[in-house]
Amino acid sequence: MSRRYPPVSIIGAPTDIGAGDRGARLGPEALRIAGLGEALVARGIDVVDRGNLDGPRNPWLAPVDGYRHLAEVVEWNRLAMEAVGAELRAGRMPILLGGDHCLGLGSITAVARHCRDAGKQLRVLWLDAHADFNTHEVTPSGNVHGMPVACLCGMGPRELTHLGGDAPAIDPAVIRQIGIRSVDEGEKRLVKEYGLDVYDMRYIDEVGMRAAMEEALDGIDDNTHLHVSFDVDFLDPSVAPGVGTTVPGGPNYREASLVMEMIADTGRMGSLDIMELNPILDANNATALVAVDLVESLFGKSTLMRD
Ligand code: HAR
Ligand code: MN
Ligand code: MN
Ligand code: MN
Repeated sequence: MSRRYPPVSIIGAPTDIGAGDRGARLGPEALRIAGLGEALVARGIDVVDRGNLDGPRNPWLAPVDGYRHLAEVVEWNRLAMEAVGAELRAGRMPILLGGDHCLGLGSITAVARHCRDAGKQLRVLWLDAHADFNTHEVTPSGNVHGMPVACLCGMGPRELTHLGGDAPAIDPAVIRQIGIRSVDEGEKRLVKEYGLDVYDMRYIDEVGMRAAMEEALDGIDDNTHLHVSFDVDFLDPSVAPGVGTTVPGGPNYREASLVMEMIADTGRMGSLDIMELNPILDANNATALVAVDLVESLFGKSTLMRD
């Protein structure tokens, strides 16, 4: 093995509190059954599974003031922030298993605080079909998994924007969004206004995944903490049907592998979210197995010629 990785802590966040379908609450167990921990151990990595966070149940209600389940979303994100923060303080790499993508807010809020304390440069790679940049005014659904990036950038209810203390948790300039192909009308305006760096599928088709990723990773140095927020719906539905919000036209298996391999080559990944896997919509845990395979690539699995 060519590179050593820091010790890893797996944290399960079994909730679909921010989603429009139920089932992502089963994601952590499906990823464990697909062999996530064992795959990392087989790569020589020190892995501890911290088990699951224990947050409020999903009451499955209609939106209130443009948010579904805001109080429960806040509580789950507080738990995620604390768990991720504790691992970072202990010098370990947290892998947060969703759960729906609203949890990226808690996870990245903790990572941003860690970077401030440690004097590190933060870079967030948001691998997703969606920009997740809605607000309660423009959301078509009220589902908070469509809002975490906006909240991180300071747009949203105070309980979420100020989860870690001060808002915004991050500067939009640290984000690179990759694989985007579904952005709502009002959301598009906000993405432009905030100047998010979006590598959408049109751009990836035009220049190729390698060039897109070289741009997205440009400027990373020895002092960079790279956070990868992997929404499994980033992948084309032919590869990953087991998610609530499939969008056709995503990266295929090889393109996704290349993304992960190029991230691994930086050697700078310090934290990871694996989000939106919905085993209820999957077949034979196939999507979980693909996700585990791609995580192995994130940790340096590559072709024979490059290992
Ligand atoms: N943009 C839509 C909404 O806000 C769908 C969001 C879906 N989000 C996720 N995570 N699955 O990216 O309702
Ligand atoms: Mn998402
Ligand atoms: Mn998505
Ligand atoms: Mn790495």
